[in-house]
Amino acid sequence: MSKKLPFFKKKTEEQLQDEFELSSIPEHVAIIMDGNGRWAKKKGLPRVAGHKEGMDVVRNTVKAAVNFDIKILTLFAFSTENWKRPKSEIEFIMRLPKEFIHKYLPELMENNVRIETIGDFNTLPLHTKEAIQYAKEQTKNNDGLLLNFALNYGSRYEIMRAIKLIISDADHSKISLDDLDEDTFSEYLYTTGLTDPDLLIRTSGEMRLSNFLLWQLAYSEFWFTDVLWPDFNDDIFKQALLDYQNRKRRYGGI
Ligand code: V07
Repeated sequence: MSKKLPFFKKKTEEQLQDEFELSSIPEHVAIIMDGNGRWAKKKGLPRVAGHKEGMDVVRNTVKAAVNFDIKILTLFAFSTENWKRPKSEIEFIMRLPKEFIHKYLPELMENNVRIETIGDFNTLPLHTKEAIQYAKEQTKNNDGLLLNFALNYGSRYEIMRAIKLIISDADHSKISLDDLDEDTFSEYLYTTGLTDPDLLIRTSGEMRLSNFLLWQLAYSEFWFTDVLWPDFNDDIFKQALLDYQNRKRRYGGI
């Protein structure tokens, strides 16, 4: 925790803004990567061009997260609601994991990044699953950044699924309801073993959670920007981290 400074040494907002403390980097950052379709429309391009650009921004963001020494980066890549989109758009999006892995797996390995996913993996197209399974296998021993993709993910479904698993375990005497507490409940979620996000970032000006990590975000800081995901970059990421640190400092100092 930061020590309280004497009042005459109190730093101005501006000074605080300029300083980047490597000591209080959020351990787990979650991002809702919104605005890809809108970015494309603005440029007179098809929606899928925005998704493709968004994929390359994922790569840049991962590099930045590695440099910032963030431990876990959870990215909302595809929600359970996204199946309502046109079939052609879904087919395009479902080819992105393979393309990403083909293009970037070597540098992910160099950067010691481990790939994981949360969400209902089984109902994804086979070619998508195979590509991701390969990347998980290749990166499983990396102990740097955990790059965690939320794919076919919905938080209410996740919570309901946890309840069903708990009831099933109770029926098989693997858990006693007397032992069920918040920590135990968390173990039944997709995010088993992960710390809760310290910071949630959502791009594109929407201020909603959209069924993302409802349980896990209970105590997280939220940071919103109007910037569309394909325009997200290191500077904006850094601003989010600075704002996070300044918020922590403000209420840490009381
Ligand atoms: C997707 C690009 C980012 C903007 C948001 C929607 C589109 C990277 C992946 C990915 C997933 C798993 C994996 C490696 C890469 C991805 C989907 C969509 C479905 F192991 N970007 N990206 N997956 N978009």
